[in-house]
Amino acid sequence: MELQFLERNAPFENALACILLVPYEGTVFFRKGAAKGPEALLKGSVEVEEYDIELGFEPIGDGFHVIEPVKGGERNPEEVAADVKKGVMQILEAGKLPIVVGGEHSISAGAVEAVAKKIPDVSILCIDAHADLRDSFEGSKYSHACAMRRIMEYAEKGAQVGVRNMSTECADYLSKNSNLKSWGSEFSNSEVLDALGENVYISIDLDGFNPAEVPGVGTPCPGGLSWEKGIDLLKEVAKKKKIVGFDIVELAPIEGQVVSELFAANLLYKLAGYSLFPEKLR
Ligand SMILES: [Mn+2]
Repeated sequence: MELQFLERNAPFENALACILLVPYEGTVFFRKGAAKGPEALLKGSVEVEEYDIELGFEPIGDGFHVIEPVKGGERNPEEVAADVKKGVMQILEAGKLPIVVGGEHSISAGAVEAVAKKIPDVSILCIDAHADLRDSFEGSKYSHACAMRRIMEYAEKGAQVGVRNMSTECADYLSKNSNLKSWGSEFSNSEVLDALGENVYISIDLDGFNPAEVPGVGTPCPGGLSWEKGIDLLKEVAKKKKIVGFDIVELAPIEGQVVSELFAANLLYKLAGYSLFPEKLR
C-alpha cells in the first residue's frame, strides 16, 4: 500500500504537515488492534473530501507528507517513544506541523518530549476516556496506562477532557498537581482554554469520544464526547492558541466496519486544517 493521506502525498520539502505513523501496541493487554490503526486511517482517508466547508478551500494543498513509519512489533515502549521523538524532531526542525498516528497512547510521550525541546512552555490538551496518570503499570513506566503521566513530565500545563475512568492513584495525582485540570464530557470551552498556555500540543485518544461514534478503540468506555462537542473545542483552541502538533492514537479497527477509521481520518484532516490555517476561523 502506498503511504499517502487523501491520495495526495507531497514531497517532504513542500508539505506543510508531516504524518508520522506508529503501528505499535506492545503494552496493550486488553483488546489488540492498535498496530493496524495507522494503515486503516490512511485507507479511510480516501473517502474524505479535500474541500473543507468551514475553511472554504482545500487545506491539504499539494498534500501532506507521510514519512517512513516507526517500527512497531515486539519492541519495548521506551525504544518506540525514542524513535517517535526523533521523527517529530525532524518534522519540527523543518518548520512543519507534526501529526502522529498510533498505535497505542504510550507513543505520545516521545512526541511531546520533542515538542518541549523546541517549545519549553508547551501545554497539553488531551482527549481521553482514561486519566492515564499511573506512575507505572504492569511493571512499565511507559505502559499506555501511564501515557498522560509521562506526557506531563515534559509539559508546563495540561487539560484533559472526556475522562470517565481513573484509578485512585490518578485521582491523587490530580489533587496534588494543579497544573493539570481534568473534566469528563461536560465542560465549557473557556475553562479548558484557561487551563492552557499559548502553545498547545493536542493528544487525542479516540476513546475520549463516544464509542457509539467511534467503536474501533482498544478500551471503549460508555459516554464521552460527540464529534460536534470535540470539534467545537478544537476549533476554539485553534482560534485562541497556537497548535504546535497533535496525535491521534488508539484506533483499533473492527473487521467489517469502516466507521472508526473514517472518524479518525476526518478528525485528522479537520484538526490539521484548523492548526495550519487558524486565521481563517477568526
Ligand atoms: Mn484511553
